[in-house]
Amino acid sequence: MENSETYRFKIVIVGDGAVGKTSLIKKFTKGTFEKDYVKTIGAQFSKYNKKFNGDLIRLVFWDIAGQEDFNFLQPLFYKESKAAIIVYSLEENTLGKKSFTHIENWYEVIKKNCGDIPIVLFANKVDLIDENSINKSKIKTLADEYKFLNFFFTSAKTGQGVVNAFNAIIERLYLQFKTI
Ligand code: G3D
Ligand code: MG
Repeated sequence: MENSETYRFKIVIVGDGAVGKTSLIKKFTKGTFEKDYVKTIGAQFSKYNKKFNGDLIRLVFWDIAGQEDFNFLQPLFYKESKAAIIVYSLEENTLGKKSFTHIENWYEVIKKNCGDIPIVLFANKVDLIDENSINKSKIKTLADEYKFLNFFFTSAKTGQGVVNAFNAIIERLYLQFKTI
């Protein structure tokens, strides 16, 4: 197309180990991403192209593979990120509880390294719980407090909410950077 433009967005996906970060990327890209692993910083990045309004969006998702213990390499991981996704797990166990508590920590790290980039929150593994038992106001309060763009209930297993959640942040970036 004649007037088509290309946009490049780096998006970091953070959250405690085992909350489903890698599975979510796989689900969204239907496994068609090109994966590369940066051993030194314990991160992988997945490249994925998406057409939108005739324009091409080249996405790179950076995903922490190891645990959070990589403080001195943080700047490299976060460098030039245009948006961030914080993932936690809704499951009713220690991982679920801790990963919710740690949202604040992840927020602080993003803020420190990236400043005011848009952040969305994914409450993942929604397939594992009864949706009526979710305390939505607790999540909304937190999302308001940190000025998250939005929050979504997702399941990398069933696919519920996944495309919507990713598209929300991608469309936000597209509108922000689209040349007028
Ligand atoms: P991480 O990248 O955040 O560390 P992974 O997490 O994507 O590796 O997922 C950790 C485990 O949780 C995996 O299980 C994965 O299949 C499971 N998982 C991820 N998302 C969901 C989800 O939405 N629902 C359910 N039920 N499980 C999910 P295994 O057993 O492979 O380690
Ligand atoms: Mg992973």
